[in-house]
Amino acid sequence: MSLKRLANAMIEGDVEKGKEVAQDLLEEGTTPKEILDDGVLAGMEVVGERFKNFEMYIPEVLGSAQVMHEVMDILRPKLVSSEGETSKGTVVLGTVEGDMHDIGKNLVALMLEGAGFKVVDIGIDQPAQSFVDAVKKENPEVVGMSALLTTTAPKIFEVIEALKDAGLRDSVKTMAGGAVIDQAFCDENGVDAYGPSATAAMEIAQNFVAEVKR
Ligand code: B1M
Repeated sequence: MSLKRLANAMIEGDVEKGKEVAQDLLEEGTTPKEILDDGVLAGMEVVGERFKNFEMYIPEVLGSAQVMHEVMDILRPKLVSSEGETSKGTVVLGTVEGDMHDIGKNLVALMLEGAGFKVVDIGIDQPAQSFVDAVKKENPEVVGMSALLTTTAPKIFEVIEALKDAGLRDSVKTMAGGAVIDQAFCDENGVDAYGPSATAAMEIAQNFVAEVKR
């Protein structure tokens, strides 16, 4: 019932209602994962559909995004492992050049942090060189790229090529996800794994790190 209220707050772009319902749900014992999947993502799915059908426009969608950000701030401390625990590994994560979508990427970051990874989030609209610079600086096991537009998906290939040119390709595993990405795209563009969801992204990162340590 309340999960539906949260989904509605997302659709209405009502930040205060979204925060209040998320707090209530946590207090009632609903898990952060259920809140994400059945509240936040359920609401976002409706937003996506309405945006596609011209029933919602950019300012309204930004309102929904704001609710999502604020609810994620509430859930983050519940998902993130306790301080002082050894990091499970490092993931450099970003949305590729030309692409401003960050909701999915932030969700991936949240799940990874929840699983104990150090996440170096380089942000949205990031050129290939920024990924390379972050890999040089942070020495991660995994590089994650998010793309939601047909026009920006090819930028993932540019990141892979830039990592090769910098002599870093063999030192990291790569994964990609976002609305326009699929397994075939990853196979064709030399990406090690396709992440269909934030949970999948977390499992992929865990497997990658286990492989590296083996
Ligand atoms: Co945009 N937009 N948008 N938009 N937007 C889409 C992507 C679109 C599919 C909507 C549509 O028309 N049907 C369409 C793209 C069409 C295409 O290219 N094929 C589109 C368009 C066209 C545009 C603009 C061009 C619109 C315009 O200006 N005319 C413009 C482009 C701006 C730009 O980036 N340069 C634009 C702008 C915007 C807003 C700013 C209004 C807003 C973004 C706000 C923000 O991110 N802060 C927005 C939104 C919200 C959407 C939709 C409605 C929702 C995206 C979203 O956040 N979904 C979207 C429609 C849709 O996707 N159905 C749409 C929820 C999120 C949790 O899912 O991001 O898929 P998603 O992430 C999932 C998985 O994909 C995966 O895990 C996540 C959780 O499970 N995942 C990964 C994501 N990244 C991953 C990385 C991984 C692994 C898994 O490893 C690293």
